Amino acid sequence: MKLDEAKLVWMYRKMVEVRTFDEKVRDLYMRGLVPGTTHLYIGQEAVAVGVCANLRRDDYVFSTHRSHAHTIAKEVPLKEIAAEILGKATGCCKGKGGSMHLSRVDLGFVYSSAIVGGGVPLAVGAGLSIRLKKGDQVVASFFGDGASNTGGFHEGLNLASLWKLPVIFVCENNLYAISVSTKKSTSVENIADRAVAYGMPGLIVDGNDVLAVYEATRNAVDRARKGEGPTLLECKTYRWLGHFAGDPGDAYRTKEEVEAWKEKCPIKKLKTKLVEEGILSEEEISRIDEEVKREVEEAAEYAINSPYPSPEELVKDVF
Ligand SMILES: Cc1ncc(C[n+]2csc(CCOP(=O)(O)OP(=O)(O)O)c2C)c(N)n1
Repeated sequence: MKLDEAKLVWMYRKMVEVRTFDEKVRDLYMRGLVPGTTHLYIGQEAVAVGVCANLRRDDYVFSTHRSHAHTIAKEVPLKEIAAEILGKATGCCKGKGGSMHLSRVDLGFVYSSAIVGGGVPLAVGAGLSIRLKKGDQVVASFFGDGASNTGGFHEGLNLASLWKLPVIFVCENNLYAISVSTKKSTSVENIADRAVAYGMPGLIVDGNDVLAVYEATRNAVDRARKGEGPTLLECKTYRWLGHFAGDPGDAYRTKEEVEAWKEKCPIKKLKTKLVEEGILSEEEISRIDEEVKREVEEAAEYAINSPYPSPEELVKDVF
């Protein structure tokens, strides 16, 4: 596959943004600055970035409780995401949503929610709205392996296939739903196998290889835009940290397992390729890393220094 260099550099930068941002969120959480809980994406960066690299601004994304990365990859400004996570009035939902309820509809980032699997039927609804309005946008619906065992997932895939809706179902299989291994919860070896039951293509993708995710998504997006219907992509990946920011994540996984996955770091993989192919030098890589660090720091400071919403805001925008 030949990809233009600007796209490759965009993918590298976005993956670094996702990781650096979530490292900062962890720091803010540990300092008691994040109200409620928050779920980090570290280790899974290639999925959000590889999928969203194929999307236009007017395409839709539906996310989950592990949502920061999808928002970043859909180009929502870091300052607005950070402020929302801290519950501040300058956040993308005026501080009323928090980490698990991010939204910026004008950028195509529609939904994230704590309801596991809840985004799938809504993504299908968005696909239906595109069809009824005769648009050519597509919808990316992200969810975890745990979510693929909920009823809404099965109903959603069935209808999307029946009506040939432009939805790309992206299962981020990080092997656990909180502490429950897919081996103990899931009747099939591969979640992609479930696509057969709904008459759509089901692909297993190396979720730590951003180029593999990019290519698989590109084909799914092409199909969807041409009116050929949905695709199920199962991206096999791993979250390095616990289920939520304060969870050490060591009660149900071995150190060896975590270390083995860290060896497959998606950022390192792309970095090696970019340097080997002479697309970026080590110095240019370091410059990007430093710029991102600065932007993330600025976003965090902006969020910390922003005001909380006023009490009068409490019942506005509530339906
Ligand atoms: C409908 C529903 N059931 C249960 C929960 C509790 N819960 C929160 S996260 C989670 C696990 C989700 O696992 P998965 O879908 O694999 O996503 P991951 O956390 O691995 O990204 C569960 C069961 C919930 N939030 N919503």
